[in-house]
Amino acid sequence: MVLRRRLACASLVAGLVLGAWAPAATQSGATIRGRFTLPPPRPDDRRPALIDPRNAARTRQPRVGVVYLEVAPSAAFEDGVSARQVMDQRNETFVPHVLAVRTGTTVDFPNSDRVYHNVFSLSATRRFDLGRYAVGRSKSVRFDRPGVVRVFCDIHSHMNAFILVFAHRYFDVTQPDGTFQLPPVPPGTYTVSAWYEGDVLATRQVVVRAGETAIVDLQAP
Ligand SMILES: [Cu+2]
Repeated sequence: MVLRRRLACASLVAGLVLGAWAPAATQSGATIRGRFTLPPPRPDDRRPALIDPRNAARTRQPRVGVVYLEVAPSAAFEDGVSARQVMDQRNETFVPHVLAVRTGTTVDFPNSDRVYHNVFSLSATRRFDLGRYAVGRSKSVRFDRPGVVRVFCDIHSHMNAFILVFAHRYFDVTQPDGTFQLPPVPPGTYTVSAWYEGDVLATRQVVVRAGETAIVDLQAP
């Protein structure tokens, strides 16, 4: 399991970084969409509302995955963006539980709760510690390197979340039913991967032609 996690992580980071090596984009876009069928909930599922009945009042989060291209079309490759996203803190829960962003994105962490929180990460992709801050306050972190960031609260051990940072824009957080749609791509062959709770669970090669839509079914083992 540990090895699989490492491989998955390496694969994800490679997928996030290798944007510059695919064929150049053309004008005629093609669409990649489909469904990522998630695995059944694990006994060690770390989303708090599911593992501890005392957490029933906490914000229940849908189970979602992230689907992305391992290698992005080069013409669309961009170094980063000036974007802002929000990871809220409500009912001792990070909302959303999974956030996917481009490099260069600043994420705000408002405290919309009734208690203090202390958001931090020990991830190599982006290490930070925002310290304790009160209700109604907000702090922010900018993410400049692609990779996976695990987010925790130093006060509430059940609080955790993921931020996936991509060097390209070809990713989508799935809907709760697993459906996804990637931004339009030039015709070509792409490797599509599906991530869930720290692991890459499915990868498929997809051929998509100009003006067409490729429907991709990704199935967790
Ligand atoms: Cu907290």
